[in-house]
Amino acid sequence: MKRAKVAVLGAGNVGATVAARLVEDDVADVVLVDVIEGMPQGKALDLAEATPVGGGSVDVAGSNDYAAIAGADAVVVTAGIARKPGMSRDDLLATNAGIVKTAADEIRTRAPGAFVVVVTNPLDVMTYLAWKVTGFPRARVFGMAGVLDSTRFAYFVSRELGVAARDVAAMVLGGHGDTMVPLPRYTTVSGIPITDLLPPERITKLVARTREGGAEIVALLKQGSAFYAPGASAAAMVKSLLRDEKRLMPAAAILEGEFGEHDVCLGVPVVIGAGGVERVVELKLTHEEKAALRKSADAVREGIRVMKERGLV
Ligand code: A3D
Repeated sequence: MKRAKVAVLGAGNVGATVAARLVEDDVADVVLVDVIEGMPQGKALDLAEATPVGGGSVDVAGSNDYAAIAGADAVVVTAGIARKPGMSRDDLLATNAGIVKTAADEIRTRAPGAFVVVVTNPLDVMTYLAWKVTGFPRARVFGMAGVLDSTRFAYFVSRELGVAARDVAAMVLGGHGDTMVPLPRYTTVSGIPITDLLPPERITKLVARTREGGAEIVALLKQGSAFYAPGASAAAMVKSLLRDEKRLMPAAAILEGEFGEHDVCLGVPVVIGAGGVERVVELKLTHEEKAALRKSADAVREGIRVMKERGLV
């Protein structure tokens, strides 16, 4: 049987980590593509040389040429830059939008049947852009953020309660950033909602730490941002897709009426299987949760407006 092929665009911290996970778990052949000469080739060779000890019988390659993505079943987009001192959010958005637009054009022509998993920030806006530029059906273009935000929330809950991390299932909706919407009512330990296990003030603290999860790591690292948990999260989504696991996970999806939102990309619970985003799962939300989600959608719309203003979409 033919093995699946995953192209990872951007062989930096997150891209290389996604690739390592996919190779170790024998999920698919992987090709890393980056603009830095020799770097994707070097990382690919390094990863390949680990397979005799680390497991995995897939092929790994690196390239500076987008031609290498031809025939990919899935493309993970991590190409982009991080915000530099003095750079505005809008300028970062415009720079990464230029990179993601190029990547999406290449995907459209070279891997027209591929599923696209976007990781580049600002995540929800970049996912919307990739959807527009590829012209692919919305089921085939989605973004990784909710899995990361949820795994962070789950980890903090597990430490707070002294329970196994794998017994905690958390749900975080909304855009990736200040307006994310962690849902304690839908966060459980082996089926028990944490609202039955923790006092409200402790939950408020864990929610705040989740919202600041990315910044906490940046402050510690001083250079760059988180990549182990983001890489593991994106790889889990690719795995669910290629192995048709049908996992229910939060993902940035294009909404066409779900949760009362249209023509926007937002973190919502979805089922990821062989058809990509096979369905959006609508949850009953309280008045406050709905308001928070709307606020989050408006923040994403503002990013889309900036891209439109600059002629990027
Ligand atoms: P980094 O280690 O800098 O890697 C980015 C790579 O992209 C670099 O190696 C660049 O050379 C490469 N690149 C730049 N332009 C192109 C291009 N046109 N084609 C191919 N490659 C290119 O960053 P990182 O890996 O830490 O992060 C990558 C992106 O993911 C950033 O935008 C982060 O903000 C984002 N990110 C998102 C999350 C979410 O949860 C959404 C988490 C972590 C990182």
